[in-house]
Amino acid sequence: MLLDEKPLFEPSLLQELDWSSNTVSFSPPISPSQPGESLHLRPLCTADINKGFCKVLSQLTQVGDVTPEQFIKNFEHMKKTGDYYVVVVEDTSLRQIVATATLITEHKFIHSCAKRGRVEEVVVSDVCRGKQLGKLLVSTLTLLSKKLECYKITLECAPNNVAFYQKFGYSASNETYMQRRFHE
Ligand code: 16G
Repeated sequence: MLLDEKPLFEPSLLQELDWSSNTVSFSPPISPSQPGESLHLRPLCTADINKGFCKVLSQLTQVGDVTPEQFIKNFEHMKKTGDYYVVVVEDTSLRQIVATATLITEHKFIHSCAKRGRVEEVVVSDVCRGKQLGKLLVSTLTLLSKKLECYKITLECAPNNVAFYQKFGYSASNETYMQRRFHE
């Protein structure tokens, strides 16, 4: 099975963000290029399956048994479409993923064929809380969606996370989020 460090998307996209236009402040100051000591913020790669990527995701919801074959198949699909920006924070001293978040861009016909951004699967490992990584990831993906010319960016979150997302300029919509579940 070929697992490697090829990034899901162009890593320079993360370094070229206009960090000064952030709506949140960081203390101590961190940024996508300097996320903290022994930490590296970068696009997902297939080798991350062996660095605890799924274990971090499982702190958000059920992940199930993901085989390397399934992981690679999904990764290749995501890479091919070019609409998936899965970012991870690696603790380089432990060689472990400690946080992740995803931006997906959805192509529309409305708004002159605009794109809508969606923030998904924002998770910081419980061993790495207090390092502003959630804030760093959401700021990064919000700025990235703007750079990619999304006309809006949305997310679903638990009621107790509303105040957190408001810091980045998100507000509760007057539309109701609905779902029909086919399985848990
Ligand atoms: C949260 C996540 C969403 C994720 C869902 C999983 C954020 C901002 N939202 O709503 O991305 O897909 O949880 O829950 O991270 P589920 O397993 O019940 O669908």
